[in-house]
Amino acid sequence: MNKENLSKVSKFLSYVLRHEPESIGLHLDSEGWGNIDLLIAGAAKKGHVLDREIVLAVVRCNDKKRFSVSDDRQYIRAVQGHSTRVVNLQYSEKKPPEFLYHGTATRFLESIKQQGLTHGSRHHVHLSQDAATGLTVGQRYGKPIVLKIEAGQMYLQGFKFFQAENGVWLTDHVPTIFISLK
Ligand code: HQG
Repeated sequence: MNKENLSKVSKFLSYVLRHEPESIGLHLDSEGWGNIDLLIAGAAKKGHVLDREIVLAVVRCNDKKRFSVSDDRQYIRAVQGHSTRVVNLQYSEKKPPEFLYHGTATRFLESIKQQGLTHGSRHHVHLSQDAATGLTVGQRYGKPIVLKIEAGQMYLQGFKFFQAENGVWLTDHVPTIFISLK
């Protein structure tokens, strides 16, 4: 399967496993796991032709390691980015580095200055360890800009941080005082 097709399947899996499992009648447990065979059967009913090999190739080759497969290879989940209320993934808390980064689009800046970073429909605000990642994330929504977050200070003041399996940092809310332009 070529890169373009892998990316298409990755987008479809992100949609189902993070946001709308019910769109293909798939049950996810609270940790986000869905049965791979049932996912393939549900997808087929909606005209998405997948098989185990394709699904596992997407998991393996995914640039951001967005998905993981259970040890028995029966289940798949997205490791972060959820909005579905069905899932309540229990990440373990972790001390963050002094600074983390968040890429956004310039058109959101005014609102971010007022409210800080909010998680919107997702379960967390997403932060990255390096500024370069932030830039590509921001590009999805317009002219990108990278914000520098004083994660170390936040942690000292009792804010909780989590890290997903793929290295993405998560927190509930970043108040304006901890945000500066990179
Ligand atoms: C912005 C990608 C106005 C926020 C990435 C972002 C990530 C505000 C947008 C993951 C705001 C939400 C998540 C406020 C935040 N006012 N706008 N107060 N607070 N925003 O897609 O973080 O490739 O839900 O800056 O790498 O962009 O999909 O979140 O621009 O890890 O695997 O509201 O998605 O990963 O957008 O991206 P999103 P995000 P994947």
